[in-house]
Amino acid sequence: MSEQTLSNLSREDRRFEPPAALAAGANVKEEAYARADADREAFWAEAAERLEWGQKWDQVLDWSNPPFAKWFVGGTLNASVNCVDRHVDAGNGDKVALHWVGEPEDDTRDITYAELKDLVSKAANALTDLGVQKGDRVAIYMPMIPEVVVAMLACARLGAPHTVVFGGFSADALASRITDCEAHVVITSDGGYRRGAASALKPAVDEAVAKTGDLVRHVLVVRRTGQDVDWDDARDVWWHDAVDAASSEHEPEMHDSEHPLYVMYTSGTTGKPKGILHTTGGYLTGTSFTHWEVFDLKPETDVYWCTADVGWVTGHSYMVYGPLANGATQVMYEGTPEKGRWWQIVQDYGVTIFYTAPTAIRTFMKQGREIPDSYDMSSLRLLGSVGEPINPEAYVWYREVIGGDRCPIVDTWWQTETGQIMISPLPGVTAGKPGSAMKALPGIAADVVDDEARSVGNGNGGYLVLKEPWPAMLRTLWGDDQRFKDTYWSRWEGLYFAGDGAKLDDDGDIWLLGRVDDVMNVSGHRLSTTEIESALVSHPKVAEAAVVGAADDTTGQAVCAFVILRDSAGDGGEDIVEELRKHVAKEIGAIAKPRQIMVVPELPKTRSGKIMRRLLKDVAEHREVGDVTTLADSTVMDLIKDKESSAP
Ligand code: 6R9
Repeated sequence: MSEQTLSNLSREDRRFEPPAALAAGANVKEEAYARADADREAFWAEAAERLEWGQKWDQVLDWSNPPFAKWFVGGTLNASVNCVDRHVDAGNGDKVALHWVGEPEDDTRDITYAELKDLVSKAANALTDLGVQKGDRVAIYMPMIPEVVVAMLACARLGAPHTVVFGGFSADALASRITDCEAHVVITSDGGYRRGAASALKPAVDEAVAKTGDLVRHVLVVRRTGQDVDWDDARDVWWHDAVDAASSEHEPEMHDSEHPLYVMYTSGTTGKPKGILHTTGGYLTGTSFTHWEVFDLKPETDVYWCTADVGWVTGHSYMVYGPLANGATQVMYEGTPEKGRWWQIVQDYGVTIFYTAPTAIRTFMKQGREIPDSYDMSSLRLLGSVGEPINPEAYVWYREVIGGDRCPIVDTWWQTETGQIMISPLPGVTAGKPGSAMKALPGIAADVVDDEARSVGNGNGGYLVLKEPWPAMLRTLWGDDQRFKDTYWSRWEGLYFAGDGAKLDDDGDIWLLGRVDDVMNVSGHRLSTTEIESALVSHPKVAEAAVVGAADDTTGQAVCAFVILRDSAGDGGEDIVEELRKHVAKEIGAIAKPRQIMVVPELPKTRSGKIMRRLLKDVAEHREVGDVTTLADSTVMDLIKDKESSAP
């Protein structure tokens, strides 16, 4: 672990006690830790009781074949019934589920639980008419519009696992995901609004579908922007034709607790994305319980807003499944963070709980506090952070400027793989330390260990591991049990290795220090170096490429690439850097665009041919270059540094 990071993290030593009123009325109190320690399974069984089950389980946890867990074995339930029908049946049909705010001003829609139930039922009937059956996979590639939530819940209702692909990803990325999970139906829209303009989505779907042979039978298209689209009569179906015409009566089937709910692709250390599989009973228990616990949700009075895009796991667990299973009223916003728009929404809807990422906070910090200061945000009572370590400076700014110095901050550590929040303060219990995610939640067993899997003890750094199974844990990688074992469970016997470095401070509180593998975290989005390197190398002028994540004030990490051009490319021409940045955006998506590309004559490699990215990271972060003794040719770094100092 870098010592520099550690000392930066601990410079701020203020502690923030929970507000007295919140502590007194908190959903989860201190005693929960001991209760969960005494009987972990009983603790999670009680959390599962908060859901509506068709049939109760016979066994809480089956861990007889690790690392393949089964939770609530023998139980049956339907995720969409839990997220929708249940609240209508309880007399809350008129309650607003979604305050949807479109990007164009005044384009808003409030959807009650009763309306959501009708929409989900109609969509489930429409999907059935398109041939979707229990167990079939459905790909979803959509902007942040209510129909994406409806589509996900309709799939869940049918027991057809969805795979939501972030709308910012390229046609290639979409095609590889459709292929990997063999989806026969894709749900999309003509386009969406981004930064004030309509931007098309359907052409990327057409391109992706063309690449997947005859796999995709139907594309269901929501009309959002009204822009022109190419149309294939045999394949394409308008949402407003199919869904509007369908019946709003749909008899849901109760699915097995371990029935697959969704597959979410995330970057791994090799080029091929991993399809993280989540199932139904444990996932819904883990997400709904932690949403209620960590955000201290009071469903009758709170207005909750998670700013994550639905294409990431945070959108799945803490915008769709967790909050809706809890019957929350929430805001859903189509756009990206623009100057005052978010704070206007907080003011207009009286948002009480706000959950966002450090990268957004740092962007707002750069723009100055005058902007948020001009809105009334006194409705806020709790703030959350997710996606990457929140640096103390951003934490304190978030607390003071957005939270009016009265709202506790929950810094929540978790992953696509964990499904649910794992490490976080409890807002009514924990005195928060800026920059620390604090403790494993009740019922979760985390530790920081050294290379030999020994607990490092207070005051030391090492690797973050999880020691006991938890309800929303991934069950496997789609179609690849071996890779599941190799990736997460092979480093140490019986321990889940998260890929993050962490430190225990003198009080035993946990500080996350970023990824220890080659996965980058850019604005809270995970990107693998290998994936971007392959994209660069696929350009005809590029011979070799190495990519590192370099510290960045705004995005946490930024993509820095080092490329060697092919001889035939000469010097590549003066626009080569821009050409390559665009190429990466086209291959993977704009989020992967390198901040910096350096054309270099050589790359530092070990004798066995492995690129030593840590040395490149030193260059990208303008540090003294570290130990070069294992390089095949130690003069290479001098060549690269010369390039760096002559760069404009
Ligand atoms: C939910 C999500 C997971 C990786 C994870 C870690 C980083 C997430 C964090 C955090 C420090 C936090 N991460 N939350 N690091 N503090 N509160 O982000 O899932 O996209 O799979 O990323 O993000 O490195 O391993 P995912």
